[in-house]
This record gives sequence, structure tokens and C-alpha cells, in this order.
Amino acid sequence: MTRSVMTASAGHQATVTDSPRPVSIRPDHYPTRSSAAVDGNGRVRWVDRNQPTVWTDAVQMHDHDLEHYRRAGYVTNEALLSGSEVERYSTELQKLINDSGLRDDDRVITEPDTGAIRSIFQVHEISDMIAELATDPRVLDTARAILGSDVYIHQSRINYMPGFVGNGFYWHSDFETWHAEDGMAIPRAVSLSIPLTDNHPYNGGLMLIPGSHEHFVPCPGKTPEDNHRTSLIMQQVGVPSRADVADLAALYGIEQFTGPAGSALWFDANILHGSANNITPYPRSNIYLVFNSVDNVLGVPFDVAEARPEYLAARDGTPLVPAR
Ligand SMILES: O=C(O)CCC(=O)C(=O)O
Ligand SMILES: [Fe+2]
Repeated sequence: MTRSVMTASAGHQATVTDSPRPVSIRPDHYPTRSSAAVDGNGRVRWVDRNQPTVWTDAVQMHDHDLEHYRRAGYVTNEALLSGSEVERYSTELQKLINDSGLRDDDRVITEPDTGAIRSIFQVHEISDMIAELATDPRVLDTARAILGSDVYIHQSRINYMPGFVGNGFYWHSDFETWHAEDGMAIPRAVSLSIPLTDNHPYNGGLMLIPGSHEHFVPCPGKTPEDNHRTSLIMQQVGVPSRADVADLAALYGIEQFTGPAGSALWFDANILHGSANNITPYPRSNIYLVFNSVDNVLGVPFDVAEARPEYLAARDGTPLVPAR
């Protein structure tokens, strides 16, 4: 049997079933899409972030300047992995990309025009080596220092971005989607991106708007059913208006993460970021691990009736234990 409930949080109708899915009624600090507030000129109202970016007093962690992270919403490290680790992880990446057993797997996202692999999700479940990376103290200590609690993996993926045919990712805040479609209440999550090929300015390197993590920019539009089936290829709902991107860029400028294979970029869940197509011969392949605080485990999504699959948004918040 199904019934409709009005969630106090988003103030919109959500259809739920009498099945085991828990229905929690939580305040929505970050309304977006159908529940976004619009001003007299038809522009959405930005919401100031009302939570910290770094949840501890730590200022330095494994060569990462967390003061920079707090201010800019991201921080980089020239050498997180050693040369031999880069080699091992690159071999693992090629194994995953060439694994014919994964070709029809829902977790593998391909480009519709070329069939090239774009992303592989939940790679920490597919690869023991990537699972080990998540509990490596160089990684896990930093995630815990930023989030000020135990953490678990909300999502992991490889973005492969091959040469010539690799398509970019339009401007977005990851948190906007995780909030609307996955039920993540607040931006107490951090992403780690590790290049396994050199990330240059010209092969699709990630652009970020430093400081944009301080503003939640609601996105126009209503979320279609099964949005993830198309949004992971080209995001159309869950992206801010051009006017909002232009305003943020005018306020803060645009920076780009470049770095050799084995370097690292940590970035806040709510920072605005995106990348251009890669028309160079050089692939730009990165591992992404997203850590969420155990105090921020997912609830009912704020803007859709059906939560996205587990491989995009983990619901088991069992904390990771550092491998020492
Ligand atoms: O790999 C990129 O260029 C950006 C990826 C991204 O932002 C995402 O997958 O959410
Ligand atoms: Fe993203």
C-alpha cells in the first residue's frame, strides 16, 4: 500500500510505501530544485553555509594545509602516493577498465556516443587495493581531521576520461545532488581525488571556484524519475543557473587542480567544480573516494521519492578503521 506524506523538511509531497524504508522528518537547511526559494526577479536565493568546513582544530595533516582547505574549500598535495604505488594503482585501473565482466554492470557508466568508459562506481567494493587506500592512515587521518568524527565511504568511483573522446563534467556542487537525491542533510563530507595519470590544464583538469563552498546555490528544475541514469553522463538537473555560476566566478575567480599521477586533491562536498572535454591524446584518470561523517548518515532524500542505488550513495555508515 502506498500513501503520501508531507515532509516537514522540504514541504513537498513524497510518496512512500509501507515497506521497511524509514521515514524521518528532518529540517531542510538547503532547499533546492522544486523547493528552492526564488526572489522577486525570479533568481534563486543562495543559502549561506551554516556548518563548518573543517570540524576539528587541526591545521596540518599529512602535508595538507587544512587552513587553506577551510578558506578555499579544497587543498592539494603534490605526492600522496609513491612512484611504485602509482604503478600498482595504474595497473589496477587498466584491469578494471578492461574487465569484460564489468561491461554490463550498472556501476559502469559509458559515453553514449563512443561507448568509452566514463566512470566506474563503488570501486572500493570491486577492488581490494582501492578499499585499502581508503583505510590508509595518510588518507583516513585527513578525512577524519576534516570531518571531526569517524567516517565511512559515501561513494567511490574512477573517472576515466580517455584521450580524444573523454567528456567533461558541467559545473555542479556534489552536495546539491547528495542532498536532493540521497538525503544527505548537511555538507559534512569530503572528496579525495587521486590522479593516476598526470592532470594538466589541457586534458580535462578539474576547475574549482574557491570559496564557493560557503554558499549553497539552489538549482532550478524538478528532478525527473531515475535522474541518475542520465545525470551521470550529462547532468542537466542539479546544476546551477549560468547567472549563478557567473556571479560566483566574478566573486572568487576560477582555479584549477593540476598535478602529477599520485598527487591529491581534497575538496569540500559543496564546492562548485567542473571540467572540460579532453580532446588531447592524454587520458585524465582519477580515483575518487568520498568520505561522509558517521554523524551525517543518509536519510530520506529531500527532493525525490526513491533513493538512488547503494552503489551511488551508501546507506551503511559503519566507520572505517585505520590500517596501522
Ligand atoms: O572528474 C571530473 O572532472 C569531475 C567529476 C565530478 O565532479 C563528479 O564525478 O562529481
Ligand atoms: Fe562532482
